[in-house]
Amino acid sequence: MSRLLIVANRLPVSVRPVEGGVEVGRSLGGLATGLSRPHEQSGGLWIGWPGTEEELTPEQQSDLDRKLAELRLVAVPLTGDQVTRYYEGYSNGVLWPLFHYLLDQVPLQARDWDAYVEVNELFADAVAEQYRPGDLVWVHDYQLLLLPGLLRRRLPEARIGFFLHIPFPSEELFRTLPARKRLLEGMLGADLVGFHTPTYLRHFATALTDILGLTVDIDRVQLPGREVRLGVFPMGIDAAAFQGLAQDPAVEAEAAALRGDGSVRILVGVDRLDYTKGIPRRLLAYERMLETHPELREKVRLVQVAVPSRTGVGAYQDFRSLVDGLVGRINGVFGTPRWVPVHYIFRGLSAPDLVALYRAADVMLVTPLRDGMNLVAKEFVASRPDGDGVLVLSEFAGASWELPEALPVNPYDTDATAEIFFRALTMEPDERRARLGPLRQRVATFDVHSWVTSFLDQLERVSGPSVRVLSPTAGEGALREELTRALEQNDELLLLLDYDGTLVPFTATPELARPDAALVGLLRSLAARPDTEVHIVSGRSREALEQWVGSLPIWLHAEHGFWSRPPGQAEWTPAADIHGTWREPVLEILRDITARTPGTLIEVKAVAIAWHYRLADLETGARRANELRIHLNQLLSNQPVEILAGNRVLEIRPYGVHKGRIVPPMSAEREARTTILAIGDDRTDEDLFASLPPTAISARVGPGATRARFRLESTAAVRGVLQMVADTGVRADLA
Ligand code: ADQ
Repeated sequence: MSRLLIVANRLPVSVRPVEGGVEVGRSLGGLATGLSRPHEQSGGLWIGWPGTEEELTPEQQSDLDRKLAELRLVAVPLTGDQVTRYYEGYSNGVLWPLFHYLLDQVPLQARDWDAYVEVNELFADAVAEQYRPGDLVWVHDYQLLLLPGLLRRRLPEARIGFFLHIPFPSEELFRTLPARKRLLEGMLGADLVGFHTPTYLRHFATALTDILGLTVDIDRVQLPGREVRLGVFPMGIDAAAFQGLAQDPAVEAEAAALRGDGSVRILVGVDRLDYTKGIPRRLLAYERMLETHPELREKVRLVQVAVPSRTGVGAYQDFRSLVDGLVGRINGVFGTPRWVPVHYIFRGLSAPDLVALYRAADVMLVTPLRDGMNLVAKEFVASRPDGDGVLVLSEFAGASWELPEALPVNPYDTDATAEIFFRALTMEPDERRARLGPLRQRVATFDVHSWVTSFLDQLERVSGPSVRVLSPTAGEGALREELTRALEQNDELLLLLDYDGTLVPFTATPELARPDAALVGLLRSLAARPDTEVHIVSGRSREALEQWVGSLPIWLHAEHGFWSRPPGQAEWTPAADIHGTWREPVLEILRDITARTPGTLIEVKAVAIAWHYRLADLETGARRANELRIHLNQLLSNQPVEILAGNRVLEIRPYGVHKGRIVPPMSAEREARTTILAIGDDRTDEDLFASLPPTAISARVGPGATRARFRLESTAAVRGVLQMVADTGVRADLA
């Protein structure tokens, strides 16, 4: 297991300076619980701000350092000014509201960017100081968006993961940030960037395309010499702990006391007091329900618990008054000597008290205006071993993607929300149980431990040593040496060559890529070489290949290996059945997008359909390609077809047919006496490289991460190498 360096704004402790030293208490938040196992077992470190702003005395400082070291925590000390500007100013004053779509909370002039950069640099220094080769670094959240990029510069070989705990907003909104480019570049310093939901991932991908002009291939982005993977990892909770606590007799007794004789039904809200959590609108909806259903008066009670949060940020102080005012108004208007409609608690509850409240709730109200995930919803579900209780869940919480059996609400629609509250209160027990059952199952299975494991497993996979060699530095010289050696040893030669971008340079339109006389001559002499099989495997149609190189005594594979034809034969054999029902709807979409995007065109092949955007304006082409892919993914989700992104081309083709399938099966003896040389330049050729035996010589043309062992700079270099191969053949022949 690699050593894990966890990097988050806060250390998982609270620190209180006392006479002659400090008191350090462990915090029991979800992240701390989930990460404690890998932190301990890997002998890792947690690096972050200890939460203290005031100057500590030397005695207190050394006591703090000692206590933190015992817990394997490393402090990044921040001054009061840094906390005010980096944490409260930029992180919580600008990024937090913007990423939650609450533009009205963003100050007219954001001045704290420089402090944000400065503190991210401090974190980078602290991580670099602790880093040892082989460590896994896991950076968390919006306060440290620049950190992966800063680390990548200092530690080019480091394995870095980044997880965003809050939503990634729509690109239209994100691009309002003046620092948008630097923030994206910062995140791209990681090998793996994780989000709670596919929507956030999609927004991020669109931002990369529109703002940085990058092509995103669903879950990966190619950068020069490096690949960044994107993934969806919905965070879970320590479900077993909540379940255990909910069954504790003391907690059960407290829940029973809260419920009393059951004549007053309980609605519960539990939140940090944050304007994203939707507390005012929840109160308004509750008020509306009391107006429209007067029969509920004195029969229901809303217990709203709000933990004070970010009290140093101006917006939060105003917000507190707003909530206080609404609670006062509702209690003033509807309250009676016997009944208080809203029971408001402005502080954090202990875990047992919190779980007792979850257990006592008839209806749990989780109605944020926007929330990355929202763990309260999951905590409620895990705290109901009785299988009863109704969860009302905002469709703008990340959790709603995973918890579809909850009652969904749009918290911006007060009238509808009030009716949903009413429906939740009057739901039949059978339906309540039928909805809660699957929720409990999911929350228990995908808990915080499985979240941590799946993120770290994927980070190991995408950044491990076996992947690092995917970016070979071995160039043409090394390839020529190895090839010469292999050709001397082996009698037979198998050449597997891509066409566009490998044998001929890219051209503006597909038709212009016909082979020149020199290439035809080169292929002819390769084919004439003794014991040599030449295969051209291309995304092109059968007709194009036939027309251009059909007269040569070589194997042809059209449409990425869907059709194959041995030398000198007229018949092409398909690799699979041709299922055509998807073609017409796809063509319709492509015609539409082509009409709207100058410089793009459709290539209709016998089985596949390709959409080329090489001639389109760089940014528009990439943006349209992303849009198209999302659209087609939805349309084709039940079809046996896949969408493949090549070099400024999208191809839609039957599933499981790729260039790798043309590698002929070989006996061990034949493999031992055969030199295999495969050359290609784009994603589709990676399938070919992946299917080769380990001794094969593979080369990628141009930049980009690859499985190939060697890299060639250009089509000219490819032809040079092939000429060398042809020449060795002549010499062997003459000898
Ligand atoms: P938060 O915005 O803090 O987290 P949330 O996921 O709901 O939101 O977690 C809040 C935590 O605080 C819960 O564990 C809850 O039990 C606790 N809590 C809230 N009110 C409390 C109270 N009154 N007393 C005691 N405890 C209370 C950010 C993102 C979320 C994302 C998490 C994790 O904003 O969207 O789910 O990170 O990624």
